[in-house]
Amino acid sequence: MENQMPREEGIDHSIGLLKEGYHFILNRSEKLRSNVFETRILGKKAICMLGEEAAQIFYDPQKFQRKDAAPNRLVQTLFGKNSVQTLDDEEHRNRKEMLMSVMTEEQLSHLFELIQMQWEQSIDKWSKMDSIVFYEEVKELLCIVAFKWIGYPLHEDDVKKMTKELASMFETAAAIGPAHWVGRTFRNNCEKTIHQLIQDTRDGKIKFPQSTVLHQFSFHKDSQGNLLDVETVAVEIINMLRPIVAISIYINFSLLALLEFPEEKEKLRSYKDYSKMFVQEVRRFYPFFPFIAAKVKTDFTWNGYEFKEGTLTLLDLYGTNHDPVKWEDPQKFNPERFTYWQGSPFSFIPQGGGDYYLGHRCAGEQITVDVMKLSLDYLVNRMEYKVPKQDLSFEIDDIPSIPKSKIILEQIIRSR
Ligand code: HEM
Ligand code: MYR
Repeated sequence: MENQMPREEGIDHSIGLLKEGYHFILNRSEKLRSNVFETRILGKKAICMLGEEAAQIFYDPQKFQRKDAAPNRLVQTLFGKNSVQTLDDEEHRNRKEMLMSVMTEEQLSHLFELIQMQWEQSIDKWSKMDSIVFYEEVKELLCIVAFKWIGYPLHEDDVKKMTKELASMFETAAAIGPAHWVGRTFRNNCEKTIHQLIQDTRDGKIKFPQSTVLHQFSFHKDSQGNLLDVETVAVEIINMLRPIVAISIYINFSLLALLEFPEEKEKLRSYKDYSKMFVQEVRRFYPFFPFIAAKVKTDFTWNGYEFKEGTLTLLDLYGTNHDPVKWEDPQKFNPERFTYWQGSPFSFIPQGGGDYYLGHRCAGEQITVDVMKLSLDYLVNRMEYKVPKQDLSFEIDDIPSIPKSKIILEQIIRSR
């Protein structure tokens, strides 16, 4: 028996989606009393879903595909053309294997050491300054580390430029108007720089150790045994660099949580395992990646509702992490909720759900958690700072949402 899916009336809600941001799906889902509903986006019928059960079907590759799903504005800024995010089946499997092959314990501990070194250098630098804008500084810190990690340390003079280019990709993905076009230009410039690097690697003009990400990706072969084209390798190298810089958003929110909930600092100092729970709660509670897009692969029925082939479908990540069915008091910041959390690949999905290898779940989730934990240790135990009066508020309708002042810190010193 098929039922009519709850529907939002109106000609088109694309602008509403960008303007209402993180609450767009959650608000309508509450109003229509349904975790799945129909609306109109980009001039066409679209389905929005949230919650654990919805996430589970969204990640079923028989039901949904990524090809032709992501809006062009996202491909031109955040993803890049022909990126892993837009692939399905065998092509996805081969590409994802390449990406996951650099997520080894060795590579992760190398990255960890680089982050630690950079935090030490940054604290030295900051302690000589009157004040810093924390978000801007952390983006640079992460950009320096990201390039070192792929095997190509940046020249000092290029740090600001590369940070700007990489950050603009996630800062402007959902922007409307000129800001979005600036983002496109920055992506094009960045791709050109990385193309050259890969071409020089392949031509043997620059030699990178075999273990480096640059070497691994430059010489990776697709399932037909061919090297990927240079443009695609550049897109995937950027798929490592850009999101490492994007961890700055979460590190900034970690600091905000310490300021908004000062009692947390003591718990972090007293309990050994608390930082893992704190980091999980930062990723659950604060907004970052709002929703992901796929298209219905073939007609199917779920919970009595018809899903028609080709229909654009959005899975609400933020809404799933705030679903009152799974999360008690979801609007409360409470790391202790993770004490007895059993784990689920589909209910806690700030970086996507399902399986890392078989599906599209974020390739860098482990990196994100590790880098956040180390950075939190610096913020809680290894440095002291003053926080002048400023506007720390953030808007739930901005994508991405960043505290207004970007967090100004003064009188930074190393903890004794
Ligand atoms: C995919 C979020 C950090 C690499 C994704 C997805 C989300 C996400 C929501 C899409 C999942 C899907 O389509 O089903 C985040 C957030 C991060 C972050 C919020 C915090 C900064 C990272 C890091 C890396 C990374 C540090 C790598 C160093 C990737 C890649 C994909 C991906 C390559 C595509 C996977 C695929 O399509 O199979 N991420 N991510 N991300 N992420 Fe992340
Ligand atoms: C990354 O760089 O991959 C990590 C996080 C990026 C978050 C980007 C937030 C804006 C994305 C808009 C999504 C619209 C989906 C249809």
